[in-house]
Amino acid sequence: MTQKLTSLLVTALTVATGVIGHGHVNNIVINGAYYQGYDPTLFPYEPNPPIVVGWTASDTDNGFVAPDAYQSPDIICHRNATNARGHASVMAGSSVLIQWVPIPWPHPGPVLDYLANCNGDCETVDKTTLEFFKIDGIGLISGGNPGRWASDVLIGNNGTWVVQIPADLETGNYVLRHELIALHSAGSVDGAQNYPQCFNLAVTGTGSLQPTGVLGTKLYQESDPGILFNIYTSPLTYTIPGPTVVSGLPSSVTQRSSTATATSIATVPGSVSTGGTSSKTTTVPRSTSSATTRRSSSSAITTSAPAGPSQTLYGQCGGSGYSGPTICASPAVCSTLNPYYAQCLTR
Ligand SMILES: *[C@@H]1O[C@H](CO)[C@@H](O)[C@H](O)[C@H]1NC(C)=O
Ligand SMILES: *[C@@H]1O[C@H](CO)[C@@H](O)[C@H](O)[C@H]1NC(C)=O
Ligand SMILES: [Cu+2]
Repeated sequence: MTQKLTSLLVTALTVATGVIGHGHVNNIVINGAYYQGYDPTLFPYEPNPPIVVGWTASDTDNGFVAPDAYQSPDIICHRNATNARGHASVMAGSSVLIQWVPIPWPHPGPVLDYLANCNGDCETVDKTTLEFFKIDGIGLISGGNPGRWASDVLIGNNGTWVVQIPADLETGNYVLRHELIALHSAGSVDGAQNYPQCFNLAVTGTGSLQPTGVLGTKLYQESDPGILFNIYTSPLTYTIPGPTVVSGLPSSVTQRSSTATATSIATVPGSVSTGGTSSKTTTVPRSTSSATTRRSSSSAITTSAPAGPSQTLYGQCGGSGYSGPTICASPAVCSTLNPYYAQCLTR
């Protein structure tokens, strides 16, 4: 009886948790141009959904991929994913701003980004052949139980994560695999939640970097230390799951809120030839009108900080986006722990 009640309660809680939270990438911004992502909660129900740069997936519940599916193709670009039908162009070295909904993002955990060369059009590539190399991965920033995570930086920037395309990357078509891993339940086996999101990018540059990668189904194992991990203890030491970041790339990228100044439409490959180029910007159906100017909607990062000229012991005194006091009250001194966080500590 008690057992039954407990399991009923657990079921009810699980269902409730399944409804609360979760999400997807709403849009990306490149050079001020706003590109709509794939909306898994709307597009499956539209007779003629827009052509977008985000891959199609069947997470109509805004849900996740669990560790027991790490060796299935669902981990590559989310559940039942199929190729985005268009792409965005980006110069090597520039940034892609990725904006999640809901705002605020509800879960703590790392943020990871990978690229894979399509060796042809990403609109038709077989996802099970894509070999992903990691271009960034940020996990625990400070503290514990649960601590401050990369996802908190994203939350502080209005749901935005900034990815930098490697400056030396060889020209080509790439799938950007951006991923949040939610760790709030990761202390139990298969409790982590992966939210992989894929985008097609045509990267132009003069570089020659061709990193080797791994298949999506080889990125993680359910028992990886950064996957089966209890965040509700302190102190914490976190190992970011997956392969290491390609050597030579910056260890972190300055994060900021998404700002768009124009709306762009996904480019469809090979539609009409225009004097030697193989692709052309094509007008494709959008839910509203095309190419409208969108007002830039956000400003600099705001981080709340205590007032006053000097920071107290253990308070924050620096880091990307931080605007509070940078001097520590004596005898503490400001110690930089990582690019996002500096803290007043005594030696
Ligand atoms: C994937 O699609 C199949 C049918 O095409 C469906 O039965 C299944 O539920 C889908 N899987 C997920 C995880 O949504
Ligand atoms: C946050 O992003 C949303 C959605 O793009 C936007 O409507 C809102 O104005 C932004 N808020 C801030 C403070 O930038
Ligand atoms: Cu959730």
